[in-house]
Amino acid sequence: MNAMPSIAPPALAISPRLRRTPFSARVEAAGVRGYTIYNRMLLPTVFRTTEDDYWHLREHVQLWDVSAERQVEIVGPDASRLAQLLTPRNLSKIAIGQCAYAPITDGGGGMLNDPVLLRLGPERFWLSLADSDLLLWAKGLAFGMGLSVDVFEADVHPLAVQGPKAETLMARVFGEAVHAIRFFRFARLSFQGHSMVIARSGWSKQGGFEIYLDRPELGHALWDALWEAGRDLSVGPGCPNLIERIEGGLLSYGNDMTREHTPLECGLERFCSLDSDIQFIGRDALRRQRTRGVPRLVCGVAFGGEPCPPLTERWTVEAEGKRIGSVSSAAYSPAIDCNIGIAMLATDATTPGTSVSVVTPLGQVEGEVRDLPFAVPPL
Ligand code: THG
Repeated sequence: MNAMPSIAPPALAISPRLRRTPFSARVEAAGVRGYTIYNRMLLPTVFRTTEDDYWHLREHVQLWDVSAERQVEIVGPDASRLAQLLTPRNLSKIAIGQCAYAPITDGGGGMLNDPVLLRLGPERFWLSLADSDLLLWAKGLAFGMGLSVDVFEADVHPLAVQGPKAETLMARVFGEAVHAIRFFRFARLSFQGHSMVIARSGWSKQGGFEIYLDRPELGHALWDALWEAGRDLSVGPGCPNLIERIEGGLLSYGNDMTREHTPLECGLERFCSLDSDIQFIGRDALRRQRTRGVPRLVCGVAFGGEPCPPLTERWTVEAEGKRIGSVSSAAYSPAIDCNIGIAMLATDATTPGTSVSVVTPLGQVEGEVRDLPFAVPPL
């Protein structure tokens, strides 16, 4: 067992190489206490404490600077051909104005990213990225295949408005038209005379919207307008919340899944069209794996002991004294009142209720497999 560090954790040095966002000044004025780096850009991780942020998200409404979810734009005559090559998701079913959660796979079926795709036009897409250099993969394919398409990082910065009061707040700033936006659809609504893409989406299960700001100079005005309009709704700053997203079973690329894992192992088969004749990279490998069966599968784990410390390396999971996988994200859930985690385990150990033990820095603790998302008591 490792000794607990008794000194403050190292600070993350910020320099121009790590990009700021159109909202960074407001995020800092609102008291951001931690950042991570995501696509070489600042992404807030905590404002008060992860637990305080969690309860506030479940009860009120928060503004999240998720500019680090960079947009790779694909536009031109071959745009839909390239977009379809990138993902097992059947894009012929995705309408203009629709978002789609789209796993991106390499030739072996390994996950390269898991963006939200937005279809902006018949031959125009945004891939709203998780943390990996998908731009380079897409540009390489376009060049190597001689496709007639432009691929670039658009100057677009998503601001998420999340929480049960998000719809009320959004309607005050963007008008009643926000009510008509369905889940994973988007519309163009006007702010100070400028039209912006607004989707009903976001990396929480509390409901909400994402504003794709394509005029960075309006960042402060947009933040301030939402802030002022939300005073009586207890609007606050926020960010993707570790506790809430583990409860909700939202996987984090780089943490819970990497190039080593296929979408089938990640529980994302419902976003893969393996039986249609669409052409995409990784199709044969995924079909083979589906026939053979996945050797491991993502699942939830609930485990006891003291509230667990932050996870900085994956924690080994054992059953009957043998290593069967690892936990890749973990937090104490105050609502469920135990530690919860997302794990990748040997498939035959992933039946809910299976007893496991988790090797944490505080020692080995007993737990059990749970379904994702976790069952969370209502407020
Ligand atoms: N919003 C935007 N870009 C993003 C994220 C986001 N890029 C990075 C990351 N998040 C991508 N990952 C996810 C994972 C899950 C979901 C969204 C983005 C999600 N899933 C829903 C669910 O699992 O219940 C529904 C998916 C569906 O039905 O299609 O919302 O958050 N802009």
